[in-house]
Amino acid sequence: MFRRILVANRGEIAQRIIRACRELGVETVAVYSEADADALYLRQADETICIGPAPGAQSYLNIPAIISAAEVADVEAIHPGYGFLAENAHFAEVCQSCKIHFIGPDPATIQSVGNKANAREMALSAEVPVVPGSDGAVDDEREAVRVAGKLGYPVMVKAASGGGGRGMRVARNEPSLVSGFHAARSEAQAAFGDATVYIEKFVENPRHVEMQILGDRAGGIVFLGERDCSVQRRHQKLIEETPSPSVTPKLRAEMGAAAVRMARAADYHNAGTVEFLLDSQGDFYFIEVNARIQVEHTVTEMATGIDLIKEQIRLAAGEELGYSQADISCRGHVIECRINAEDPERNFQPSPGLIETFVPPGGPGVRVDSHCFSGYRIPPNYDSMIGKLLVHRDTREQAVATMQRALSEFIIEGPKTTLSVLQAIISHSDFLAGEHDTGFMERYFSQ
Ligand code: MV4
Repeated sequence: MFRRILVANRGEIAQRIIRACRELGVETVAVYSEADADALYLRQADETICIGPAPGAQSYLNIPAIISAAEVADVEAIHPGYGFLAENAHFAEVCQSCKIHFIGPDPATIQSVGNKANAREMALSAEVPVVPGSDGAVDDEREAVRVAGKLGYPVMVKAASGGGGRGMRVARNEPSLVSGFHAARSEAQAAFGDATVYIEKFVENPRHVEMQILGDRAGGIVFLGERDCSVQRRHQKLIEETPSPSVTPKLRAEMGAAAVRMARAADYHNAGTVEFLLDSQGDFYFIEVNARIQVEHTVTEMATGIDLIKEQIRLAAGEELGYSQADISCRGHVIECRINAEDPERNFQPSPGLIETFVPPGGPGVRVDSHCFSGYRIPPNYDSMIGKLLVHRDTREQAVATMQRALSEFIIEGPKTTLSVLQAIISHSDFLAGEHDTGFMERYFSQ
């Protein structure tokens, strides 16, 4: 096991990683930007190093500054958390060349699944169902029209280097395909420095169901159940849960086996997520692999009792899983709400600033992962997540009741928050019936 690691992140995930390390007896070095000098995670780490000014590009994305900090602090490994450098294959490679373990998959794996057109081809060869689409990249307008004609409209043009919904266009006919093709390419070029796009048949109002996997270097791969992340707004997840209300035991076994085949094809070591779309007929299609720990990993932790951050660290240190699929069980029902400092009355615009009062809920079945406290000032430079509220109960109905109670207990004074929207969502009849899909927010909450 590592003696000492550097946490290359901030906020709740930095705190989460430091907590795991403390229990493992691993020393931690926290890095911070000038905007985070008063952050809570700095008090929980063994050592702290300032890596630059507030903007992410000059601090949490600053590879030379982070590597220098790691060398000075003499760490054996770096945990990137999520966001920032978590899926940067170049960073993982720099770590390797500096003899520092990157706590995540190998650079080659990050690279190969990071290209979505390539990941699609890998899925095909691993007999993982994909949405009908182009064979790899589509290089020109004529080719796009030909492919779409063959698939039938509607289709979706997607950036190969995309993610988070950028560089995507839906086309319902040929003229909109032609303009969407060029729009997606220029957006992708601007956002990712790569104009490569591919085309898929458009799945109307799918559910978003993702499978958590863990892989070791000895060929052991397990899946830890699914998370339903269908409650999203502009590609930002608001609520995640397990089990998915629309996944039967048979479907779970099929999707889990497909996720494991995909992980094996990608030579995946460490924690990862295989994302699927689930259509109204119960057919599922691979869309992408997330080569990182995700915000919502906590949902799976509560249902399985497995500490995913500890597993990531163990696996990166070369340990084997030590258990197999039959040893994993998911108990009860878990729901997570992401609470953001955003103003629902003003189109969810960020609402940073001083938190005057912060009183999180507690009691049976409740977990809060947050870096916030009364008197904390949310800097305007980063994402607006205040924290995650999770509940774990025997049934979905009980989990909803506990979530309603916990949301109503939560006191956050100062910034505007999404607490009221979350309360409205979990009390909506479609959500209560488990009938919501990825179109839910737009249908009911776009005023
Ligand atoms: C799709 C799709 C429909 N058909 N692909 C959005 C982000 C990226 N991860 C993939 N996304 C989608 N891909 C096909 N062929 C619909 C979406 C999509 C979506 C997916 C998951 C959760 C929320 C979504 C919201 C809008 C669109």
